[in-house]
Amino acid sequence: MENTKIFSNVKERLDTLSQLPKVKENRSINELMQEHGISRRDFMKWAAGMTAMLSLPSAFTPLMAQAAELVDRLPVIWLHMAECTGCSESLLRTDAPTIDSLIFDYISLEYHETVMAASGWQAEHNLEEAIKKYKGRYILMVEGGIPAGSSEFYLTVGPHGKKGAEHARDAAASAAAIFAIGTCSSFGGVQAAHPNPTNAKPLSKITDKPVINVPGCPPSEKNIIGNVLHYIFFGTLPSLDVYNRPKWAYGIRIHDLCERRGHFDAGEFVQQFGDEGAKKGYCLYKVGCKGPYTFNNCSRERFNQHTSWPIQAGHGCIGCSEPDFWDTMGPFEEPLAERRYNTLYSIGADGTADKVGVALLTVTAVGIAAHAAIMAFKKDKA
Ligand code: FSX
Ligand code: SF4
Ligand code: F3S
Repeated sequence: MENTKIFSNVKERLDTLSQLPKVKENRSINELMQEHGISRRDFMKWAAGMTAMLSLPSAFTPLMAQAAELVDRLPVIWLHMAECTGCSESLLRTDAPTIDSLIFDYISLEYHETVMAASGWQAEHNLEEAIKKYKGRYILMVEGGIPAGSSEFYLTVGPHGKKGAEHARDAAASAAAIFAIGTCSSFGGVQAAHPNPTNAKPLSKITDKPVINVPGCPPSEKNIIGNVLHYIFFGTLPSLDVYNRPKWAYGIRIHDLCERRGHFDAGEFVQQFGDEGAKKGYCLYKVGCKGPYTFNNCSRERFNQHTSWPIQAGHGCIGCSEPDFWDTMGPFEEPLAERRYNTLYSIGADGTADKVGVALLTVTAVGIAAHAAIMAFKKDKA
């Protein structure tokens, strides 16, 4: 579809949404931003960044700002399963609130165990009421792996002793859209790591409804909010990869936009943490970076308002947004050299990326071989 047609469709959708009553009477997002010292200019800059991140032309920026102003029209239910709450923390734990975290505050969060005041009977009642009241309208976000089958009892929650899997199934049944937030909910994650004592499963194995996976341990605040805005914009599933990850966020490899990539291509590697190469910002492949096998936008978007990300901080990517990363990407501080061909051919990431990966990993081998030859030559000279 051409852009003008998409533009008018989105505009129409946003105008319809703006006619809906606010789920809660709250202040406008503009007031909230002002209170936190965020100017309209900053907000529009943020909207432009979000528009680019969703791979839309810059003409959509005013619509993105409008979409952010409308997040209070959609009720959100957020469930916690077996996890560390890092996904929620990724959004909420900042010393100065970011625009993403303010938008999350502004969302009509009907149920979220970390931030709500209610507990016990009251909390369970609120959840049931929200599911009834907003049937077919709410967005369900689930964080954490889910003990399944005869092991469901490992996650027994609340005063009625309801199992996590039952909560997830019931909430999924009446949701308008379902997001698995984090690698645990998307793929099982740490909970499902061998020997998976609680038989933890991803959300997609608990419900038959379509689930959009937003992996990362944790995912960035941008990827969480970006998915909400995408849904407000289009009201449909985004284009997904073979693991049901939105392509706008997970369609690129960490390695392809990494700031250390020049060093990789030049065969300049950190040999061990703290060495001269580490001080010079060389490539972390030899100390275990899994960026060549990992699809996520961290190297482009970074975390905490673009401040930093794992590789900038000096540690390799551990592949946290890939299925079974805990079992397949370890040891985290050693390269996967002997497994790289298996990884490419047997897991079945999308075809084009595989071909690109094959070519680039050949370069890896060449890069390392060239580097080894140079080192050997230097030794001979010494
Ligand atoms: Fe933790 Fe979320 Fe990792 Fe899992 O993030 S950051 S263990 S993806 O479910 O809380
Ligand atoms: Fe960056 Fe890792 Fe690739 Fe090196 S191997 S260029 S550190 S992603
Ligand atoms: Fe995870 Fe790698 Fe990004 S470890 S946070 S996918 S850099």
